[in-house]
Amino acid sequence: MKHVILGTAGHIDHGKTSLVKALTGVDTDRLKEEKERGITIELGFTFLDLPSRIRLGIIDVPGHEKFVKHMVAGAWGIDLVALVIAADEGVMPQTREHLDICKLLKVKKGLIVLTKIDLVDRELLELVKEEVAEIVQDTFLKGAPILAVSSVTGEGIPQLLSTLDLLSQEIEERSPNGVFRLPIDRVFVIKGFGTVVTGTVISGNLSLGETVEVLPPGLEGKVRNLQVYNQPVEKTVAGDRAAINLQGIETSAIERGDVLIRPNTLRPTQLVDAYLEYLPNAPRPLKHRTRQRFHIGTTLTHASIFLLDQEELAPGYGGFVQMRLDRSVVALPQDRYVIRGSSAIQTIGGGVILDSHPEKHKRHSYSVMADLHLLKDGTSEQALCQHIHHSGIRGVTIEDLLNRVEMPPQEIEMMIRKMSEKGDLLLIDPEKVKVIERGQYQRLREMALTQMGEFHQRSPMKSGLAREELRTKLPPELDVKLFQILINDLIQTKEVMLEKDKVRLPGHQVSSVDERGLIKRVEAAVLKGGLQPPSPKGLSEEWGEKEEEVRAIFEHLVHEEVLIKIKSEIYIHRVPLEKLKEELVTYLKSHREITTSQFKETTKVSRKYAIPLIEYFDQIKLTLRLGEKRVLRGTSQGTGENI
Ligand SMILES: Nc1nc2c(ncn2[C@@H]2O[C@H](COP(=O)(O)OP(=O)(O)OP(=O)(O)O)[C@@H](O)[C@H]2O)c(=O)[nH]1
Ligand SMILES: [Mg+2]
Repeated sequence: MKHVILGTAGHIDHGKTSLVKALTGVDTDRLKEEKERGITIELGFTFLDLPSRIRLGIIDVPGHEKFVKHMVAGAWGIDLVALVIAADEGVMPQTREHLDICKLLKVKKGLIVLTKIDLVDRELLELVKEEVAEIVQDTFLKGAPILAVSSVTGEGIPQLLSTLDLLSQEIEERSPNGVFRLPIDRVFVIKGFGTVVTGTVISGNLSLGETVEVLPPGLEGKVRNLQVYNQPVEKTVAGDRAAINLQGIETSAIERGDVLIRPNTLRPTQLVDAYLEYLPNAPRPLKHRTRQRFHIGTTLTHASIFLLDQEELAPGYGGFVQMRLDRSVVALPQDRYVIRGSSAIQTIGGGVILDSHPEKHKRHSYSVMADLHLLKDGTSEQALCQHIHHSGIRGVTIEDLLNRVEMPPQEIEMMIRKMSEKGDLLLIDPEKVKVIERGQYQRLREMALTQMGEFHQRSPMKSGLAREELRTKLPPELDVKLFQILINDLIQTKEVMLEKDKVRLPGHQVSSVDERGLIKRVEAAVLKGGLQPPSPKGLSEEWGEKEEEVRAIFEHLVHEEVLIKIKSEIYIHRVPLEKLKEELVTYLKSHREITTSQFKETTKVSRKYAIPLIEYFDQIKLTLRLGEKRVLRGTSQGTGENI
């Protein structure tokens, strides 16, 4: 069965609730206060089955100027509006304000219902009709049916019903494929069941037993019971009025204005980009950085409005804005919003959300304006490409994208796969469906090669750099998986060589850098020095070479594991050091222990070298110092006991 949602609109006491009762037999004014004062305060809900088998959900809104905020919440997401005008009073302030709100919310279709015709004569009725035609002239209601009814006598009600039926048939059914979202309009508790929330399913679908999340508090619960129009159901889809019994969430933890979603889909936001239409009847120009009331879904909060391309907005004009919100909301591109004044409370504007997770923008920026123009007037596909492009080398996941464009997730995924196959995108994480634009990848590749070139230039004596070291030279937002892809790609294309866990450019070789053959000379000199080799300073003075150059070669040889630095300024060649190590082990195996002077005697080196050498063997855990003596570590001989 197709579902369509109708909302009422109109000035206080013009007969909205009575009309709903005349149509359905249900009095939607439930509260004691509503009965006592004879006005509607909260939203009222009921439904009607139309002759063409369409179920018409009805949201009855209050007309009182104090409760316009409830009206906005009720009207957000309706398909059809019935603008109710009492024939005996004609057009009144909230008639106009509700009409403005429906315009700003881009309600698709509607009709005008003149009520209380039992109280007026024909002449007056004609006059009111003329007045109505005038106010709807530049709106979506231009040319809409005008019905004259009396809820008291029932006159005109059958005609109203058939008109509603016709209009409902023209309403396009919502796709159940979007991402599930339900702005909560009521929260209450049912004894024995717990928390129940109600709302209109704006998009997507939800089934019994599923886990849901309430945003912005971020609470998770389970769908224990599901009702659509008072009937238990297994599944609810876009366009339904649903009541959901939530297991695991306290009633006190949620409120009207929160949004029910499936976990890990939508994310709340406090910063949005939007196009703002400033109403012609706004009292004064809108200045940059003013604070106003901001309505989206069933949420009401305050927003600081930053005019991005103008100093002020004159009534009747529009412009691009960035809004900082006092409270987190769930918003998606193409969502409509309304702003109302914060001191004189009246509807002054509204429009469309263009980006619900933008960066903080600079004002008067050409590129920001170009982007926003595209988001406003371009297709969803163009918006998708723009967001992928702006994600740069960070890349973007399907989850990021479904928060940035108005497209069902299935469609986003399909587009991404298509673009990857074409080679425009690179899939960096198949599991999360994370992609990066091909052009951005090229940029990253060049960045990596440039970094390596610079590294070789700075450290010509180093054969290459560890992969991790290269990663730290690239932007920190780089995905680990993307880095792997990049390295493998560069190795495969032979633009980078991998040797002993180090990467280098193919043209880089340490020997080619060392034109005067210093490396070989240093190695030979240190080898010749045996256990009492020359220091970098000593050699540079002796040869008349620059000290830092000689020192760099020493460090390079350490890096290459030719020399071992046992202490600052003492570098021993690997060959004599290995030999000494063997001799020491042999000695300790037969003598069990050795003193420093015995060590000095056997090695025949001066104290300056003997102490660092023996300490080096302690350090590499070959020997263990016991007072003045050393023993072999890790053997029973060491401690003199059997282990
Ligand atoms: N004579 C006559 N009285 C009507 C008609 N419709 C409504 N009324 C009366 O007008 C008064 C207001 O009607 P409601 O239906 O409560 O008006 P409303 O638009 O819902 O008011 P709010 O929700 O407070 O904005 C009530 O006393 C109704 O009985 C009608 O067609 N004819
Ligand atoms: Mg009412």
